[in-house]
Amino acid sequence: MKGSLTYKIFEKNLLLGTVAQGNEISIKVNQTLTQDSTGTMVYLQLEAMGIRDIKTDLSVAYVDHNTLQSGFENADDHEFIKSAAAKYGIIYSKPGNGICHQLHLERFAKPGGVLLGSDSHTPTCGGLGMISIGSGGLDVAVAMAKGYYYLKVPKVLNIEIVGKLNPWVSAKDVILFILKELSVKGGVGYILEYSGEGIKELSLTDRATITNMGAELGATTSIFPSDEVTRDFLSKQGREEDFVELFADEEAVYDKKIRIDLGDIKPMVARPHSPDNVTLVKDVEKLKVDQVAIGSCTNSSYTDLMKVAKILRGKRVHPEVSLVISPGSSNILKMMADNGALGDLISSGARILEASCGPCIGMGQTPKTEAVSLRTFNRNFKGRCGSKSADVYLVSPETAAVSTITGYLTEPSTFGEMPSVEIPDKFQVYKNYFIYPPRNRDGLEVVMGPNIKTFPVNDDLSETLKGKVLIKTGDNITTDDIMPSNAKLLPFRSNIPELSKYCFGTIVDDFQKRAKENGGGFIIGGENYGQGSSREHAALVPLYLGIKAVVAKSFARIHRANLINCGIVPLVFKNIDIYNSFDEFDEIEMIKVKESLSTDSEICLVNKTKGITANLIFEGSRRDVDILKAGGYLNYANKLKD
Ligand code: MIC
Ligand code: SF4
Repeated sequence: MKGSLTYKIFEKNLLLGTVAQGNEISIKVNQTLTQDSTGTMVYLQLEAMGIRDIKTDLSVAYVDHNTLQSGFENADDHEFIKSAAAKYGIIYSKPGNGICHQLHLERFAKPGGVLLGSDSHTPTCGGLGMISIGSGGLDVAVAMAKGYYYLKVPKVLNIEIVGKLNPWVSAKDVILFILKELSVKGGVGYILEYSGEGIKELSLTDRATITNMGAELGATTSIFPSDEVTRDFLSKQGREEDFVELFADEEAVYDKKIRIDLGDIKPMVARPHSPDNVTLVKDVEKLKVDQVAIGSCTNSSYTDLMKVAKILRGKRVHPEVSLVISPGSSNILKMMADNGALGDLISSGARILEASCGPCIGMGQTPKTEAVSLRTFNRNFKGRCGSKSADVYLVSPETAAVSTITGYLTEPSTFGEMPSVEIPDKFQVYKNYFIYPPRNRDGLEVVMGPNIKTFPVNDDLSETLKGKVLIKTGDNITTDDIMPSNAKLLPFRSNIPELSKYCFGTIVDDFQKRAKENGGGFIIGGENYGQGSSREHAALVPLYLGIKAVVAKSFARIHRANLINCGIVPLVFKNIDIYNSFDEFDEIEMIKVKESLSTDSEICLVNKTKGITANLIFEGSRRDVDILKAGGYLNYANKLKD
């Protein structure tokens, strides 16, 4: 809203439209980031656009997800991304350098700019005053090729922070507290803008923890002002010249406001299997713990890991506990190696992993059958850790470290005095894991291994869509349900036919068969369908399997955009109660689809099996309709002049 920090940054980067809630605008994208599990698709799509140079100021291709390399597939994907980065003028970050969001925060994010990333936790850089939005890979490919991103201006929710944190309470507890208040749907349609005296209490990486998990609230993004804390962080990272001061106007107006007193927050825990299933640590105390995993883009900063090292110094990891630590960046690991903290962790009995996503995306460290795993991560969806029988609890680094010693979930304040962490005046900055594109890029070609297959592209939208309901899901279905990810499946992110065997694998084990036998069909979903990751594979695989439309009670933002980008029509029930009348394998038909979309009319769905009709609404812009009619964003974008 007027005078908000969000509106100011949108206005500064505006290319088309008027910044007002609900309007579609086009903004200049200054920076993009990709990671490897979504990146292979991005660079295949960029190839299909036939460009020579990217239009952003800076784009970075990180390799942080698929680093296990248990077969040739991951390494081939890395090589492909590296070659595409060189060809198009993109910085390449080698595996081992760290997690994209932590690295981008340290090295590249700039207050006041716009970052688009093919990962749902891109809002991490909002902690530094940059509008940072997670999107499907095709949107990032188009941003690199054309320099812009279209979005409907979200509502802005102001979260005023007051008060001071209690000892042993940290940023993770703050965001878990907010998740408890607002739920995984609470941020849908909003940008969360933080302000208030209390933000001075929060370090830059604390802020990044909070904006990171705005993704779990379903928010478009989250942002903090750029203030002295920001300047200090940038200066310690050796890039004070990137600092600009940015605040909302005193008289800024917001769509909604809430106020949080940091003093009201106690150590929190999210119980299985949702990040908003939050309660106080003391309510679940004494739960026996089998595994503790510390790291991920939420809690792997220097400060977080130093806190853990200080707590573990001279102590022993409980014999029944396996402690794994994955640092956020190679620089953090190097600094901890130099100052002795790494030695403290190792002598306590910790398993040190490379700087990458690791266990957060199920890339190894799957816990034992029916294990309790405490993680400092952001998602605890069923099966995401690699085992459907494990119970994953999300906690702060402090709670995780103290529980590692006791062997059960422990309120950290029982440990005694909270250790303080001194931040060095200058962070060490090593750049050897970055490969900068060569000056002369003439004649460079991409390198494609045998696992890299072409991706499906839709045909023009048909006027009539008919077929069977292949699956009917409940509420809050995640992209991890639609297209599961783990160490076995991640190597196939550039092989849609192979992935299609596992579609909806956490719910049914025969979805591919259902789709093949019926020549494709429809999906019926509940509320917040497609929450979680930005992976467009959750749309590309259904496209490959012949899904024509998804009808749900409501959609998560990125997944809805990914469906449109793939030419699959996302529609919501006008009357959500009629959802109850649908069953799997009902025969349905939609007529005059294009005509209704073009005239903003409701679409009539006939359920032939039940002899009923349902009115459906398309909640998109004129441009979205044109993309659907063209059979997806790639077809549409290729027809456009710059
Ligand atoms: C995740 O945390 O779920 C991921 C893996 O980082 C995804 C991206 C992906 O599915 O590759 C995300 O959050 O967007
Ligand atoms: Fe990686 Fe986990 Fe962060 Fe996703 S949430 S980017 S898998 S660390």
